[in-house]
Amino acid sequence: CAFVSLEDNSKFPRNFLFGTASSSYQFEGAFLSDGKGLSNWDVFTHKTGTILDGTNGDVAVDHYHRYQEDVDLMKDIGVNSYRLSLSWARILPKGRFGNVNKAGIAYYNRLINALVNRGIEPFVTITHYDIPQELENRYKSWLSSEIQEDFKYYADICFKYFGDRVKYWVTFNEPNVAVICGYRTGVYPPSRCSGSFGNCSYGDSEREPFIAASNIILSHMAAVDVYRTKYQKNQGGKIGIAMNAVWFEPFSNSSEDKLGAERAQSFYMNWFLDPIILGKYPAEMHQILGAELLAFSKYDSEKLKNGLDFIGINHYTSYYAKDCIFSSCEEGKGSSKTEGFALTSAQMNGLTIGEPSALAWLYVHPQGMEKIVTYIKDRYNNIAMFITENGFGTSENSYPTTKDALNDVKRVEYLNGYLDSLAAAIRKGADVRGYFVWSLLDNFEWKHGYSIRFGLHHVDFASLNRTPRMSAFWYKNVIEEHKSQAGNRNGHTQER
Ligand code: GBH
Repeated sequence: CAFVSLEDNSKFPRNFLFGTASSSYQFEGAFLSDGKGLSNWDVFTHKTGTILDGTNGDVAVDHYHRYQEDVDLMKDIGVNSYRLSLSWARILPKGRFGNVNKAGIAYYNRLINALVNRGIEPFVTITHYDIPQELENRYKSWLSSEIQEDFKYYADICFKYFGDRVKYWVTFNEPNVAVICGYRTGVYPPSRCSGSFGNCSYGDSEREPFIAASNIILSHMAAVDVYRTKYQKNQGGKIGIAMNAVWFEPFSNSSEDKLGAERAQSFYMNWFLDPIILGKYPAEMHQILGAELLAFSKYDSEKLKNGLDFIGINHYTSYYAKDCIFSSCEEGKGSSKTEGFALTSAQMNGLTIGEPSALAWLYVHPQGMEKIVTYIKDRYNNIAMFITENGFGTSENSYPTTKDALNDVKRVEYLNGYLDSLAAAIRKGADVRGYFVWSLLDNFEWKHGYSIRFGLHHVDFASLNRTPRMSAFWYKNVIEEHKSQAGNRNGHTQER
């Protein structure tokens, strides 16, 4: 019948969220304006040699002052959601050891109201890597269980001030990346690492990531508990976490490599999602690391399980994965127990998993989207999912002129391929409810400063002018097409 065939035309569910994503440190600038405290990223980027192009986020794209213009850009594209993060140090300059910064609250109220007034759903991350430096100085932040109290206090304030308008909460952005980069390789603050993992003056790469992770997991559970007991009933929102999710493709069909890929996933993503959703760390982690590193006290383990309403998936790339227990791997590459004795890499034995990009970590492998979504669906009982980030980074140097910089054919191809692959997963039953492109604008790309660009809009970092790229028009078309199909499906045409 006609109804069914029209429904088959629609690639995404009717109320699907189409948005773009951002984060406070990468977008806002205004790093000490109106009472904001210093964050760990302010302190880190101000040290020489930490950021490849020597820049920092002091100004970034000045979203703090230009948010209205940016909301207009969103409106031009036609998105119905915007993922942003809150700067903890802007709201609580000294964590729970000082006052709420009213000017910080006022800024987020202005931004959130601007979104809501234009029919754009705010999708809010409570912490996207940046935390008040005060917590680092006082008790070494994530290495201390004290931080659970601080995070709970901060999250409560976020729900209290913004929860009347914010219906989607993400506690943490990519906690797996934050602990790996902060405590194993040392490339993000607090720059702790040891041995062959990196070049730091303090740290213990084999132990500290696991300690930091357990404090993040328990902080997440504490915030979810506050939301569920004090706010969720009245405010009616949902709460989740956003993981960096890589698809690990077994390098061969051997059962060893398949198990290797499984271990790679357990030591990367399931490390956080298993305790939060299923109540315990993955079995492979216990077998390889032993109980000590993964110990939740009896009191703490009772707080675990069922700790989210949805999973946020930040997906960009896939790697091959190879077993290093039964086969021998090069020293330092996959031979470590902290990564589950699995070698993961985009290139293996002369094969490359996809087209390389300007970023050493990002390879184009669109099939990975369907595979990772299906993997998460199967492991966690098809809990609701959102693709909280997906995007393609380019280096301006590779463009001869600004005009070419706007002609981002590679980005369009990348996004189109990944979105099609997502549609395939949804068609086969995955409960995915939204998709966010990283990012609306070029912005401060962490270690790479402003030298790597992810924007649907080009930003001239001297004038801060924003100009839409071809990919912005591509996204607008995707959304319009979806609206007309979803409209048809309900028997009425789209309003204009
Ligand atoms: C996401 O991370 C972040 O959530 C977002 O803030 C970021 O802008 C976006 O992707 C694009 O990168 O510094 O060379 O040692 C994606 C996963 C994991 C990629 C950590 C970079 C560190 C590489 N990231 N990785 S390096």
